[in-house]
Amino acid sequence: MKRNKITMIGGGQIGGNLALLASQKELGDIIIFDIPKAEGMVKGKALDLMQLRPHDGYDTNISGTSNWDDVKDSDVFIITAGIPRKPGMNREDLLEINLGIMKDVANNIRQKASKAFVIVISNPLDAMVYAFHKISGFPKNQVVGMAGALDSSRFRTFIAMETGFSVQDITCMVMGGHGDTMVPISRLATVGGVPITDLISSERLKAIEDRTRVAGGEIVKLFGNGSAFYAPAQSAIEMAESYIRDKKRVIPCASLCEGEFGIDGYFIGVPTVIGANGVEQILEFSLTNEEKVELDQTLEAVKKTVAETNL
Ligand code: A3D
Repeated sequence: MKRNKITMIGGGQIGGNLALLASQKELGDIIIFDIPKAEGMVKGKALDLMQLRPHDGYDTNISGTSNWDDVKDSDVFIITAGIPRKPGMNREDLLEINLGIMKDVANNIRQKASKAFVIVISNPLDAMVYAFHKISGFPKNQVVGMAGALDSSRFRTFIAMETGFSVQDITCMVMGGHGDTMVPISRLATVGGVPITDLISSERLKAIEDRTRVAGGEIVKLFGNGSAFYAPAQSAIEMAESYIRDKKRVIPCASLCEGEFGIDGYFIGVPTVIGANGVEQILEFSLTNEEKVELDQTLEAVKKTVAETNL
């Protein structure tokens, strides 16, 4: 059976970890692509990762390049190209620079691999995935943004830290834009099927929701230079794996809504089924009035950033 070809566009902090995790899961052969100035860096990372394989005994090939011809006919792209936040910056502060990069990336991917499944991670996420979709002209099932998977795993982590119960048994979902207006749906969160609203006081739950909304910023402040990369990488790998192995996992992702939840024409975090056809379905469910108000607020924030792309 032919191996999948998986290309990481951007070989920085997240890109390197994406390559590590994808190779450990044997999802396919991996290319780490970056700009010519960083070609030595990605070739070096690829070689280092190749030399890690004998310990585990897997045979995926990993290579680094800055030549677009090398990524031709890739099955999956995961895009982290761009700059990350520094302390004091909003994700929106990255728009101008990262939009220019996304235009270049989208045009090249369209020319080299028009059938690929594309996962966008670059920030500001909801606007970057919108931009990729507009510029590439790819069908909506081939394009998705990674944010909800990470925001939900942050929410799960904080619930586990609060309760002391296994993170494995905690399920929950964060919807909306990837910013401070995101909407943790605490009403549906459970620990082993038991509603967390029965386990955690409403004051503590509110504090956990608030921490989740700014969890990325908390790490940016601690790092002093750059943003989170381990958990973002794992979150995107989960999405790529569901596509490659047709798992049909239900993951909160920035998917193009066309009427779902009353949203039309925007990529925003919603429960999404990912399988062999890419984004196969958005699972709609009834929201409470309060959740609807919060989703409207986050949609307004997404619309504002998308408007700034002028696309
Ligand atoms: P970093 O380590 O700086 O890596 C970015 C890489 O992109 C660098 O190696 C650059 O050389 C490369 N690059 C720049 N321009 C291009 C180009 N035109 N083509 C190919 N590669 C290019 O950053 P990082 O990996 O920490 O973060 C990458 C992006 O992900 C940033 O925009 C972050 O804000 C974003 N991010 C998103 C999330 C989400 O949950 C959505 C989480 C964390 C980070």
